[in-house]
Amino acid sequence: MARSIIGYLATIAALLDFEASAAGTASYNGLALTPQMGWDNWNAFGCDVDEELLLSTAQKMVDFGLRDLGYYYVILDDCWSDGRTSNGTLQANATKFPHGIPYVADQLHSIGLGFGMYSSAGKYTCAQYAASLGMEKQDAQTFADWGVDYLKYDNCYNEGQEGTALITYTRYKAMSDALNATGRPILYSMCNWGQDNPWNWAQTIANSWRMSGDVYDSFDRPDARCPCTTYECTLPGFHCSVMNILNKAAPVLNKAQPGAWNDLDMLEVGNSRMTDDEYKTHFSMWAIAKSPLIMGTDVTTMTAQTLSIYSNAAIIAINQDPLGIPALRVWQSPAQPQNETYSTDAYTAGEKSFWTGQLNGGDYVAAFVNSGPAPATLTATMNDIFIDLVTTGSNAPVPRLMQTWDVYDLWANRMSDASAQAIITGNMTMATNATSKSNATSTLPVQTYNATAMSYANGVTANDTALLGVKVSTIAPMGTLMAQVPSHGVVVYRLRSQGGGGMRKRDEL
Ligand SMILES: *[C@@H]1O[C@H](CO)[C@@H](O)[C@H](O)[C@H]1NC(C)=O
Ligand SMILES: *[C@@H]1O[C@H](CO)[C@@H](O)[C@H](O)[C@H]1NC(C)=O
Ligand SMILES: *[C@@H]1O[C@H](CO)[C@@H](O)[C@H](O)[C@H]1NC(C)=O
Ligand SMILES: *[C@@H]1O[C@H](CO)[C@@H](O)[C@H](O)[C@H]1NC(C)=O
Ligand SMILES: *[C@@H]1O[C@H](CO)[C@@H](O)[C@H](O)[C@H]1NC(C)=O
Ligand SMILES: *[C@@H]1O[C@H](CO)[C@@H](O)[C@H](O)[C@H]1NC(C)=O
Ligand SMILES: *[C@@H]1O[C@H](CO)[C@@H](O)[C@H](O)[C@H]1NC(C)=O
Ligand SMILES: *[C@@H]1O[C@H](CO)[C@@H](O)[C@H](O)[C@H]1NC(C)=O
Ligand SMILES: CC(=O)N[C@H]1CO[C@H](CO)[C@@H](O)[C@@H]1O
Repeated sequence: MARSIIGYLATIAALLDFEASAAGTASYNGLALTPQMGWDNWNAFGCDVDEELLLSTAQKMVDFGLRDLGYYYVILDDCWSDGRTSNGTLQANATKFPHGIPYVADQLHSIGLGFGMYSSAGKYTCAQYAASLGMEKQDAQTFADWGVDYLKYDNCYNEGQEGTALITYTRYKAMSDALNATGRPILYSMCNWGQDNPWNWAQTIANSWRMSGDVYDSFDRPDARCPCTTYECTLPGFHCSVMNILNKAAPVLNKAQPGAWNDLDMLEVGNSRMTDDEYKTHFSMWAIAKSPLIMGTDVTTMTAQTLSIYSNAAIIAINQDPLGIPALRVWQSPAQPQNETYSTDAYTAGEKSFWTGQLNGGDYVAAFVNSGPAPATLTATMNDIFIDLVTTGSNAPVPRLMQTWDVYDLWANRMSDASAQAIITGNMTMATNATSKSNATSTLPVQTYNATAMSYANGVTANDTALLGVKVSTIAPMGTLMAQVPSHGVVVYRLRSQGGGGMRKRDEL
């Protein structure tokens, strides 16, 4: 009796979406209710930073409409420092930052952007500048005084303070507490490379945690310096490919919640070592995994193709969905049958996978990934799409399987190269919304979105086509979803029930 009641309650909970559980998981500091977005200099520039780079990038982010798509934080990574003054205060390199750091913060704030800073939970930063282990209170106060809105906090030179969750937690909590004590809201981005499993304990002290070694600009190349292929990893390393990180992330994605995200590392889109399809896969999967979306390329020299990937508002709307539920990998299989002449290493043989996740208002995201060497036709059943509803342990019927679902292709409205190029050369500004998509004096269509004017959540509710993409098919009750997926490519759909989806979910009971 008790068992059947529990089963029944589980079914009700599943049918009622996840609004209730999401509402009970507030951000520990009120920040990052959706994954943070922005730009960080590291992937494209490494140590080559200065005031001019940050401010010219920021201006282009505004001009290209990227700020109004939600890319808010401009993050200064390692190598800004010149050590400490005689009283112990961190000081910036005066050649690189002739007007000082507070000036940079002020300039960014004046054009509607936030300012991110960098330090390490160690004796030194990774480039061997003074870092904050043991100096947390003083450094947090310095950052707050400088007008910092975001701290990326690295893991180099940690003096062996690692190896158990509690040791690492304590080391990172010291900065969390210090930031809180300043009274300034500062988004706290832990960069400890997944060591000691931060997805198990960081939700109450940080807004995001890196879950792997550093990404590099490769889709699937194995590299000895990134030796692990699973999330259990004592040597996170660097030079981790997109597919390596995605596969490590899959089992821990469900640990995220509003205010606390798995960080799959900064985006490499635009850095030229991947194909357009590979960059689309990278961007899409980071988005639906609810990773922070931090651009990692030179914005000032961005190509049209790069801009049109970073500007895909339909994909960003999935990332910024208010429910904050990461997509789940439902299945994964080798791209082709394994045989003796072909490697069994998934990263070289390639793989096919299907991902799904619930969205606000009863919609779902569904994505097919094909990292194999040839195009593939992939299919998913209703049972795949609603896997969590059909595995609740109850025999109750699942109404969603019996509904008809509209299928919207989220890449179909990608901005044309001509429009993106017009934005880059300054001949056209982004449209305020999709219904006003052509410049009054131009015939070039612009498909993008202004999230400053209207939130992604409200835009989806209003059926803005920049966010919905293009309806390409329907799935009949108990039907299947099918997609032609290019090699190293992705297809991402938003599914919406013709029966009103989540809007009428109570009727389903
Ligand atoms: C400060 O920046 C200048 C110019 O990039 C560089 O030559 C110098 O080595 C930097 N100082 C430190 C301490 O890094
Ligand atoms: C330390 O020195 C810097 C400049 O050298 C100054 O701005 C700061 O107020 C000093 N801090 C303390 C705590 O004296
Ligand atoms: C400090 O922490 C408290 C308790 O978690 C939280 O309510 C508050 O918003 C935090 N303040 C800042 C500035 O982070
Ligand atoms: C084994 O894999 C190779 C590489 O994909 C392929 O060319 C070959 O046809 C496969 N052999 C069999 C028997 O499937
Ligand atoms: C775009 O702007 C540039 C510089 O402002 C100008 O040279 C060019 O002719 C313009 N192109 C079009 C198509 O208007
Ligand atoms: C979107 O475009 C339509 C049609 O041009 C316009 O009426 C509406 O005010 C615009 N919405 C916003 C938020 O600018
Ligand atoms: C987006 O909307 C805001 C507020 O309405 C406006 O200030 C801004 O100029 C718009 N951005 C673009 C690129 O049109
Ligand atoms: C949005 O589209 C759905 C059908 O997919 C419809 O039920 C709803 O009324 C539409 N909302 C608006 C504001 O047009
Ligand atoms: C290319 C083009 O027609 N650009 C125009 C877009 O609209 C603005 C504002 O009306 C004009 O100033 C541009 O010339």
